[in-house]
Amino acid sequence: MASRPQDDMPGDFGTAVLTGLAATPKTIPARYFYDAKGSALFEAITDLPEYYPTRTEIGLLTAHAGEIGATVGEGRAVVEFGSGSSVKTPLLLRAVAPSAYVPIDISAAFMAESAATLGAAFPGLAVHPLAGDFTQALRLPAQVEGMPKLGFFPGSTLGNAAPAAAVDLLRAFAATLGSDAWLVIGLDLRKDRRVLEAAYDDAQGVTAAFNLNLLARINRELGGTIDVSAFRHRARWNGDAGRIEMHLEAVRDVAFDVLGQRFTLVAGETIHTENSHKWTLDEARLLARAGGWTPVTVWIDAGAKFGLHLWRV
Ligand code: AVJ
Repeated sequence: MASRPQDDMPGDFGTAVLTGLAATPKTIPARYFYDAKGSALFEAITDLPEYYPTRTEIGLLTAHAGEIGATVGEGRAVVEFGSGSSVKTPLLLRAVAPSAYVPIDISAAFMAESAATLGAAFPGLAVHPLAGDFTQALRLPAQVEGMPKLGFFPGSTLGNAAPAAAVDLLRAFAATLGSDAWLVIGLDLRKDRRVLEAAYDDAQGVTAAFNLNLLARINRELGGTIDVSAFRHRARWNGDAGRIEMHLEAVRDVAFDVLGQRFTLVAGETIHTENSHKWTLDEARLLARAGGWTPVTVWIDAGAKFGLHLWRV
C-alpha cells in the first residue's frame, strides 16, 4: 500500500500527550486511562473498601429502580451514555421495561461486547449500539425514532468535566434525547476530605497503579522512555474547585522522550491526570437547571455519600 502522510502522524492519544506535556502545568486527559490494563484496574478500584461510589450507587439503584420505573413509565428507549455497566444497567432495564436500549460509546469494539452480554440477559430487548462521541448532540438510530427516551449516566462520570464542560454535556444529552425525556444520573456528594482522599489513594495501591499505568501506556503505545519509578501517585482534595485531583509527581528531576520529543520535570513537578468533581445537593440542582433539565427526585444513601438523581427535560 502506498504510504500516506497520516502514517507518520500521531493519533488522538499521541496528540493529547504531546500537547498536554508541552503545557504548563502538565496535564493529560483522564479518558486515556482506559486501555485494557487501565479498564481492568478501574474494575478493581470499584471493589476497594475505600472506593464507595460504585457500591453505594448500586445500592441506590437496587432500592429505587422500581420508583424510577413507576415515574417514567414503560416502553421508553433507554439511552446510556457510555457502554454500560454489567451490574447497573440490568438493574435499570429490569425496572423500566424499555422498548429498546441504545448504548453510546466511542469504542465500537468495547460496546459490541457489552451489548451482546446485555442482549443475552434480556432476550427480546432491541439493542441498538451507537458508536459516537456523546459530548455532541447525536442522531439516535432510526429504530428508536419516535420513542420517548430515558437517558442513563451513572458513576458520577460527569465529575471528570469542569463546570462549563459539564453544563455543555448535559445540554448535549438533552438535545440527543429530545422532548419528553428523563435522565437518571449518579452524582457523587461533597464530603469529608479524608474520606475522599482515601477513595482516590487506597491502601492497596490500586488507584496508584491505575494512575501510573498512564505512563506505562505512553511507553507501550508511543515509544516513550519514561522511568515509571521516577513518579508517584498523588490524590488531593481541591476545596476551592470542589474536586479531587489526581497527579503524577516526579520524585526527582526526570527527562524522557515521547514520539521524538524531549520532556523534563523538576523534582516535585506534576502531571495532572484527573479531576473528579463532587457537588452539594444545591450545586447538583443548579447543574441540572443550567444543563437544561428540571430536577424531580434525588435518592441518597444513609451515609449521604452519593446521589441518584431523576431529572426531566
Ligand atoms: C469513572 C471518573 C467516575 O472519578 O471516581 C476512580 C474514575 N479515578 N478512581 C472517579 C476514578 C480514580 C472515576 N470515574
